[in-house]
Amino acid sequence: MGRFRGRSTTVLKPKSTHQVSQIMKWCYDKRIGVVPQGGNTGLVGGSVPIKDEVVLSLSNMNNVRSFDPVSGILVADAGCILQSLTDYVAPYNHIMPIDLGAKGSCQIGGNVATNAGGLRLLRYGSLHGTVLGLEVVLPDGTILDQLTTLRKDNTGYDLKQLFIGAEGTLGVITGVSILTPPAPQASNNVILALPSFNNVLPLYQTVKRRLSEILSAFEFIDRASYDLAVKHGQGRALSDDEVAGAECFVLIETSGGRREHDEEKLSDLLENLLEADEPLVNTGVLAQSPAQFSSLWALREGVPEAVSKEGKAYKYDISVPLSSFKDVVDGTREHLRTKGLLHDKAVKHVLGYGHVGDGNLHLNIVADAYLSEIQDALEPYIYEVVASHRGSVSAEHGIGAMKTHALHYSKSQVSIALMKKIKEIFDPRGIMNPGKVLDND
Ligand code: S2G
Ligand code: ZN
Repeated sequence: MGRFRGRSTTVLKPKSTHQVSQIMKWCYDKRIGVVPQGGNTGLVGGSVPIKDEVVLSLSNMNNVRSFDPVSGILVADAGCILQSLTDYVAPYNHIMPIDLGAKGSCQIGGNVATNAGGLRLLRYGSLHGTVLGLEVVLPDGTILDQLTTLRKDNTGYDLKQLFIGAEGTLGVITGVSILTPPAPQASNNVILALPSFNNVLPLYQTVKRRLSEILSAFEFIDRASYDLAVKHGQGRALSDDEVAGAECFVLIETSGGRREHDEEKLSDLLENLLEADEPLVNTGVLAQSPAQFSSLWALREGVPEAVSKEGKAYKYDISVPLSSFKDVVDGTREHLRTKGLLHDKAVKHVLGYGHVGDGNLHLNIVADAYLSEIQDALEPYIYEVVASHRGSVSAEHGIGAMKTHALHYSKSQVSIALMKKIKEIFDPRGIMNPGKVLDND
């Protein structure tokens, strides 16, 4: 992002859990702040020092500890890169239950620490469900070994859940035990051009009904997102007449057991959609090859990269009712226009994309530079809009350093007080990723 900066003097790159334990014990004794860092692909400043904390990088802990091709249970060091694990389990006909644009550099430990959602949550659920066990080094150096490979273990409080999404503020995740699903025999995708955003919801209902168990992703990109992705060479653009009149697009992925069966379902869906009296879609392009499958995905997955190439991004990863996606984007654009900030020297684009099935909108404001007047126009405006929908100010990217002041828009004071008690129990000296998730007051 190039937005969050720290001033650390030291980066440590331990090779073992024992070394992490020794580091934490030393830092605990000396009351030295520590920022655990995986792939550093976070979007809310969660892995960047705020003052002069030591950076503890897990990059050198990148070994697969075990994989059972029968159960699909993978035990890996936290520093394993997500793409490397995807490549590791593929020959055993398994896939990772999580997939996100940063897979080439994000690490499984960081994915778990931020409870990353990504593109497969609709089908495989959240990491709170697929993570079976964790090995964590606590702030005082104690090693908490909960690295079970049991599918069922109903014995007392499920402590690992506290570390999933804690963003390194309760301890350092050093090992992950995760259930990897069998690879679908066949995956396919189609991109649909819609004349109106209002068609997204009825389309989602139709698609869920017609594709049911083979539906594995239902992603939304508005026209501004699509145009930016194409401008920056992300994926193969549709033809001019295919995009003519399209207000937004939906990318649908199917993952099933038999290619013919899935393709028949998809073709029937497309036929049904296009032959309706009042079609919900203008047109659709069904992937005809693995290359086109990747290229259609790139139109969606490549939006964040296109945004970064276009300018400085103010990213709001929010959960709001599906029906309000467009209003939130349009409302933010109008709000910036009334502030006189919608021009090339300030805000160039306001766009929305995201995971329809998860109710997760990625509202991105692309500016020429990070300016305080843009920041002041966006916050607390956006958080108040989210709160008015009883939504979440962070659907999947976490709180990090960026949103500590905004937690109360989505969590009650009772909840925040309990979180602070838990933080006090695990990190009484406040050395674990200080200034992240919970504010200090
Ligand atoms: C997505 C990726 C991160 C971003 O594309 O689903 O979560 O830049 C995002 O918004
Ligand atoms: Zn996302």
